This record gives sequence, structure tokens and C-alpha cells, in this order.
Amino acid sequence: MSERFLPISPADLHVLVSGYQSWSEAELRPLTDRQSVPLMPWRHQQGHDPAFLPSGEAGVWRSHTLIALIRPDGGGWVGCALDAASTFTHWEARAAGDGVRVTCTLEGPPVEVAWEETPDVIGSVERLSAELGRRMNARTPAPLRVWCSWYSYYRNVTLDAVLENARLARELDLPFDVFQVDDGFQADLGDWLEPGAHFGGHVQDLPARLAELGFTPGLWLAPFLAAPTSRLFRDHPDWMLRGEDGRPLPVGHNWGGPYFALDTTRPEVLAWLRDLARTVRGWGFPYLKLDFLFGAALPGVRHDPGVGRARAYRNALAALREGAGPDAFLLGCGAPLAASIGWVDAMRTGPDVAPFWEEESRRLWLGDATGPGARNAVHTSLSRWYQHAWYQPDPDVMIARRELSLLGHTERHMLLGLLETVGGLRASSDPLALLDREGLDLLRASLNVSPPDRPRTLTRSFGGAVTHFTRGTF
Ligand code: 9PG
Repeated sequence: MSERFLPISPADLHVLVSGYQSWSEAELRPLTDRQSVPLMPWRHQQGHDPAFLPSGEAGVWRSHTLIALIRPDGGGWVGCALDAASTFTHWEARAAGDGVRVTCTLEGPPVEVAWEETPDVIGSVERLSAELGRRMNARTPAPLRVWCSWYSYYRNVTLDAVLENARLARELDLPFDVFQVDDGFQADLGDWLEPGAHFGGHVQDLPARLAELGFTPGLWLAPFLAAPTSRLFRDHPDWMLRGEDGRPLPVGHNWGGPYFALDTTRPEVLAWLRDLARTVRGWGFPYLKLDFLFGAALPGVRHDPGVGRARAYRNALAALREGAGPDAFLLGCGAPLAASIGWVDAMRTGPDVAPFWEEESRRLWLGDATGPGARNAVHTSLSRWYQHAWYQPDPDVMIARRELSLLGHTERHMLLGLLETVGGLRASSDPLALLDREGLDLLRASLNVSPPDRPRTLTRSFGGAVTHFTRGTF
């Protein structure tokens, strides 16, 4: 652990922090505020790093990989790990009397960490983040425009619904590159190769028909997870990450129950992952949305205790990349951020957008800003704008429709502002038949790829919702 003391009043500083994985909160806030930590323990595994949670005390801020402390004149201090391949870098800034104590703790072998005092914090954040991206051979291919089934069909997606939207997209000449099937096509969590009862066919039959329409076929997988009801779990209980009691460790709660994660220090698990990626690629899916990736990096008892969490995670990503091929487009989601650099092409940098602004009670009373909602997505993805040097950022979907949505005009335009600021992927789940003239115009505008910018476009016009960006001098 290393420590520095900054002789500056905590009341004069803002702090920029980034949570562990895609859905964890990232923000820029007055240092004297309180970083929230979810009351519900199961949210610690699914939304945070259970080994390095926010503390919940006023004036104490924790961040992964990078931290910045900003004075009112825009100068201040930036700390940034320069490697994340085997080591998680944990930062804490703590108000201590009339100064601030900053500590840096490494989980894993020693790595080079940059620490600088700078007259231009935002510039330094961007420079150090780019340095980390370079050292880890970041992949930043051209961003894609994706239709994804999740944010309107959810788990009720069918083969016909995907095809119908693809046909309509072609008819309307909408500039999508990829049509991606999300969660709902598979028999069970872990049983990816067998069709689910409600999908109305086998997902294997889609690629040829999508390609005929001129779209790249995309598929969602949560490759490191298994439901207790799955064949994968029944056939290979020994493949699961374990608790201290030697039993498979439940690592989260979704899909109506607990689920388990694969122990990726087992060579047979890595072989299975490689085969899985190779199989779906062989079906004709060169675009893969790889979700709930934190599953391979959780604390727990592994077959090979000599392999640390970050390494176990990266070996698993390497296996997927090897199976999918060097030219596959891999989008990470629910993923430890810096530890994914070099293996993924794109990364979700915030929680899910939803067709409503926010679930305020969950955020304010339960301390959980990792849940779905346009507000949480805007808040967190904007606070990670500098990560475009690590992968193509995916700030999640635009919601242009007015039906099946509670978002108002201003809120839809906030999402557009988010995309234009963060850059990266463009995506939509709107059932295209629901869009009127105005909806189609907004959708087209959102599919206009633009280079990443700094979060300043939203600052004054929408000050009420993202007030933290109206403070400071940048
Ligand atoms: C499919 C979805 C979509 C979506 C992903 C992910 O913390 N959580 O409980 C949590 C659950 C689901 C979730 C995000 C967070 O959504 O982000 O795009 O693919 O899975 O199930």
C-alpha cells in the first residue's frame, strides 16, 4: 500500500471515481459527499467488487484503476494504474482534518502506478488512461450500430420478432450494422446450444436470414454463469467456483433465483469456453455480447489457488477470443473494466438504460445506483468518458419510441446527448413498427456515429439532472 497526504481542504475538492465493473457507479462528486453502497448484500457481488466495496462514510471515496481529485481551478491530482493484466488497483481518498489522505492498494503482483499533480486534471485523466490502453494493447475497432432485442422484448424475444425487425430495418433503410439476439433464446443459463421453449426456433437458424438482409448476426451469452437447473451445472458441479465450505458459491440473483460461476482456473472449463465460442461463431455469429463477465473474477475458492482473480478472468477472456477468432467483435458487459482491455472490442460502461428515468427509491433508500434506468446510465457512462482509449465504449441503447416507454421528450434527448458525448457503439431495441415519424428521426439521429467528446454538451442545458458536471471549470 502507498499513501499520500494532500494539504488541501476536503471542501475544496471534487473526486472522480470509477466503480469496478460495467454496472458499478462512476461519478464526479464533492469529496465531502458520501459514496453510496447498496444495503442488500447480494448487490455487492452483482454490482460491485465484493473485495473492495464503497465504504459508505462521508468524505471517503473508493475507485478502481483511476482516481482524480479536482480543485475549483481545474487543477489537482490524478492516480492511474498503468497495467491491469494481473492486478486490481484500488484507490481511496479520505478527508482527514484539513487535508486528504489518498491510498493505493494492489490486489495482485506489483504494477507501475502513475500519480501526478497537474494544472489540468481532465487532460491528465485522458492522457494516463490512453497510456494504460496503449500498454495493454487496447482494441478500438470502428464502432458498430446495433439492434439488440433486450430493451423491448426482454426474455420474451422470439426468432420471428428479430427477423421482423430486421426486415423492417431494411425496408426503412435504417443504418444498422448488426442484429443481435439477447437473453431468451437459450434452454437455460449455461445451456447455450439448446433452444428455449419460447423462442420459436433455434437461434442457429437466424444468421443466414440476417445475412441475406445484409446484417451481421450477433448473439448474447453469459458464458461464465450456470443456473442450478442447467444441464451444465448438473453435469459439472465440480466446475463451479466454490465457497470456503467447499460447495458451489451462489454469486448473484437474477433469472428468478441464484446462479453459479465457472472456475476458470480449470483447464477443462477453458476448453469448454473455447468450444462454446467456436461453435456459435461457426453458426454464423461474428458479433458476441458477452455478459455477466464479472463471474470469472469473483473472490472464491478456485481449483488453482495460485491464479489470482484478474488472471483467472483474463485467461477466460483469452479462451473466448481464441474460440471466436481474432476478427470476431466481442462486446463485454457486466465486466471488470480495465482487466478487459486488449481482449474485448467494446465495453458497456454503465448500467442498463430502461424505458423510464429512474427508480429513485432504490438509489436513495437502498443505496443502489447500479440498477436499470436512463438516469443511472447517463450518470455513470458520462463519468467514464475517458475510457474510449480502452475499448469502444457502449453507453447502451437509445430509446426513441414513445409507446412502451415512460421517458419524456427531454429524457429521450438526454440519451441522445449521452451517445454524442461518449461516442462508441450505437444501439436500439425499439420495435421498429412502433416508431412514428418523430421516433424514426430520433432513432436515425442516434445512429449517427460521432467521435468521443468530453462531457460538456449536457452540462448547462440539462443542469438539473447531472448537476455534478455543472461544477468545476471544465
Ligand atoms: C439480459 C440483460 C441484458 C442487458 C445486460 C444485463 O445487476 N443486475 O441484476 C443486472 C441484471 C441484468 C442486467 C444488468 C444488471 O442486464 O446489461 O443488456 O443483456 O443482462 O439478461
